[in-house]
Amino acid sequence: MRTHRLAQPDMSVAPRCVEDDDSRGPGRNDQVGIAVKTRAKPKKPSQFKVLMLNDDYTPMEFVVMVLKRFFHMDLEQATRVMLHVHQRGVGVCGIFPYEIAETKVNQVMDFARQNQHPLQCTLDKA
Ligand code: TYC
Repeated sequence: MRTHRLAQPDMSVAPRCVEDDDSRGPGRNDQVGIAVKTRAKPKKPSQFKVLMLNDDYTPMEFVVMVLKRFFHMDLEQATRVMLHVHQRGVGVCGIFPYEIAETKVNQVMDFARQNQHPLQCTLDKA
C-alpha cells in the first residue's frame, strides 16, 4: 500500500499503453503518457498580410502587372488595389501562411529589382 503518488498525467487525454503498468509503485512508467499527449485543438498556422507600399517612381502599369502575376488578380481588382496603394500609401495584396507570404514578397521584390523599379513589398502579421 502506497502512501503517496507522483502527479499523474490527465488520462482522459493521454492514452495508456501496454507498458503503462503502475501497479509496482512509483517508477519509470509513472510518466508514460506525457510524451504522447496530443493537443485537443491543433493551432491553425498563423496568417500574414502581404503589403504593397507606394513610391513615386514605379509605373502604375507595372504594379498592376505584379498584382495579376503574383496574386492572381484580374485587371479590375489589380487596378483597384494599385490605386488604393497610390492614394493611401499601403494596401493588402493577400493573406497567406508565413512561408507563402514570404515567397510572394521575395518574388515581387526580385521582379521589381530586375526591372529597376523601387517597388517595396512587406509582411505584417494578420
Ligand atoms: N505612385 C506610383 C506612381 O504615381 C504608382 C504606384 C502605385 C507605385 C502603387 C507603387 O505600390 C505602388 N507612378
